[in-house]
Amino acid sequence: ITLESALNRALEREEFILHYQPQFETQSGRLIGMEALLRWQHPELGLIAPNDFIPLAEVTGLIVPIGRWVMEEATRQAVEWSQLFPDLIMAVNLSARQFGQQDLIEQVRVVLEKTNLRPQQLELELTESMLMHAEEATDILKRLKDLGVRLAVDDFGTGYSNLAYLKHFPIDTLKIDQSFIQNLTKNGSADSRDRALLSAIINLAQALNLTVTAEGVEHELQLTFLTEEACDVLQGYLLKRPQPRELMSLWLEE
Ligand code: G
Ligand code: G
Ligand code: MN
Ligand code: NA
Repeated sequence: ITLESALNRALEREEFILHYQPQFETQSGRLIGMEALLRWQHPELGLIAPNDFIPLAEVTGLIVPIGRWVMEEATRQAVEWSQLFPDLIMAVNLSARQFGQQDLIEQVRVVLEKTNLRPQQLELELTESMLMHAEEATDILKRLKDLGVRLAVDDFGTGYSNLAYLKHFPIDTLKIDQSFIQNLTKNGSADSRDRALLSAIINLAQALNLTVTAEGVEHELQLTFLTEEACDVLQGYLLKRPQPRELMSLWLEE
């Protein structure tokens, strides 16, 4: 059995699950969002991380039906959790293949209509390389934005991109790549150049009126620095690890 047919079967047998990781407003400590993170619950191999199967799912095109399932599942979950947290934002990662899909806009429209989630509660995460390589990126982003959803650039700072796109694309959020946050504490003490870089990214985002999120916050020292620099939103193991729906629901109810 090939990995491809195993992935196909996983979809039929509903072996994909989502974990969710909270995002907090830095100033208030308030929970403001969740990122949906895909995992494959394999009957024999156990929990498989997305990096181990998404690349193949991309190549084979299976990421399209898988991605559609992710969006529906995460959106339904957002509606349920909205009873406790009415403005909760649900962030969903899109793959390059999904971004290039003709019916992406229709898919998003339908899922919002079916679930009744308010569009501003859905945030789609894209990477810089997707924006650079898709010929019709501007058009796709505008049409998504017209639906009222939020758009985020994930792994920001790793794409070697032309920054001019920040001016033209209707983006709401920059998610600073984890490596910038981790560099802060790599050698036990913060390198002044790493601090300067991070500070500059936060200032850039704020000058452009974008929400700026730091991912991969693992240490107090990172938290302190990001708070001093007035980074808007924090996400990382220090605050809360990704967890399956059931555990996250229990935590939310506390
Ligand atoms: O959750 P984890 O850190 O293992 O995620 C690893 C990578 O997989 C990250 O780059 C993340 O963006 C990606 N990823 C997680 N969930 C999804 C998903 O539903 N769709 C896509 N396309 N990528 C995802
Ligand atoms: O590429 P993307 O930003 O979507 O990837 C997010 C991934 O980062 C998720 O797979 C999640 O499991 C992982 N993650 C979340 N918080 C932390 C953290 O504090 N440290 C590390 N190393 N990974 C994290
Ligand atoms: Mn992400
Ligand atoms: Na990221």
